[in-house]
Amino acid sequence: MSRTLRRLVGATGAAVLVAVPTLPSRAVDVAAVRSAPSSTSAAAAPLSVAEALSGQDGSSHTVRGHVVGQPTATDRVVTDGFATDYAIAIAAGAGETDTARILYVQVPSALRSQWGLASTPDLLGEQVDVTGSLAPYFAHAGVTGTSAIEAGDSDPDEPGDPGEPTDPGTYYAGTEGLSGQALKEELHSIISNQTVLSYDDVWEGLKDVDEDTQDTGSVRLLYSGTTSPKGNNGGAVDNWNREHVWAKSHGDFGTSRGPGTDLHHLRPTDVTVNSARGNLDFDTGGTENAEAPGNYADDDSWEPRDEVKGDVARMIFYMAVRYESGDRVDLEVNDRVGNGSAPFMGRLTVLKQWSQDDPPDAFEQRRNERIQANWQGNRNPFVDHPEWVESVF
Ligand SMILES: [Ca+2]
Ligand SMILES: [Ca+2]
Repeated sequence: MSRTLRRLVGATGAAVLVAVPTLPSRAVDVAAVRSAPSSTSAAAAPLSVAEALSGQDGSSHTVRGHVVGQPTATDRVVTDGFATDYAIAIAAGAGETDTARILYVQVPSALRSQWGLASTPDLLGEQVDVTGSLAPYFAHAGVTGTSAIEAGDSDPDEPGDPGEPTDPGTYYAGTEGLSGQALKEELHSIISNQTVLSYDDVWEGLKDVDEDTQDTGSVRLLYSGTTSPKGNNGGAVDNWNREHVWAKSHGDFGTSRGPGTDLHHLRPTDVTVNSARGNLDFDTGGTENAEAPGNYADDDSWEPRDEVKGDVARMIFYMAVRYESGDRVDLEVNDRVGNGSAPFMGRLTVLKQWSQDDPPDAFEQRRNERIQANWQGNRNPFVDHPEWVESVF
């Protein structure tokens, strides 16, 4: 499918934040910017996060990045449950989790009500321009003495920018006032209008929708959280392959066109980690996977790492609504593990909790947007409306 079909997104989300003056071209010599007097630096092109990380010399600059969370320790950035407004963490990509690529920004009291995450949790994922001294904070590369924070100048020509909120527009027209089974039926009707891919298309689809935000030549792997070059796909050890998050044996739908080729639940994974997950249901507990720390398995279940627990849950909920009686298979969620080849996936209560604990982030939202715009034409309702999980299930 042509990439020109992509919709422009994010304009409305950016508009709620304050406007910034038109900025000069990015073609500015960084060394010249660094040596400029601090009084003029705010008018120059902002530094990238990478430039700020490597230039911790106390000089004053404006740095542009996406808000990725709140730093709470030298090696820890939290992405929810924000306790204070004292600091934010920014990175080049809104989905960044590696603290080595994240800048810690001190938020002074005058800016906290607008730019602190406890007061304004919707800042998460937004692009911001931060002005202050390039100096360590929390014993980590940072910006201190912050004098200004403004909404960044996001580029409307880059659809699916992970820092921009997506807008489903009128996609869910007809669901107003519905709940429970009626909502499920209406959503099924809406999301069933889709382009169905071949299993070969899935390789190219994943290279697009799971493209890493920092390294666009790589995809991000679901369970390990690491990246792998796009061309490293295949079946050998240390290749990445196509993980069916709804295990294809649960309903035995295989990889012919249909549920087995639906990008909404397919993710790049390391070959051996994929094989360790196998067709296990989802639940907590077990032994930690040596190759993908933070993931656990026992005899009858798999527990993904915290950062993707909600992603996994919402993929499962999508599948249960998308595939109903009359489709190739009717998939449903139950509160069991060990479902084997039955068309069920569990454990429902745990998946609901995971969806609450790990709400949709910018990477997951970008993925949803790209699947609709570039590949299938349909969306995962639970990424757009996580509150529907409780209503439908
Ligand atoms: Ca997540
Ligand atoms: Ca179903």
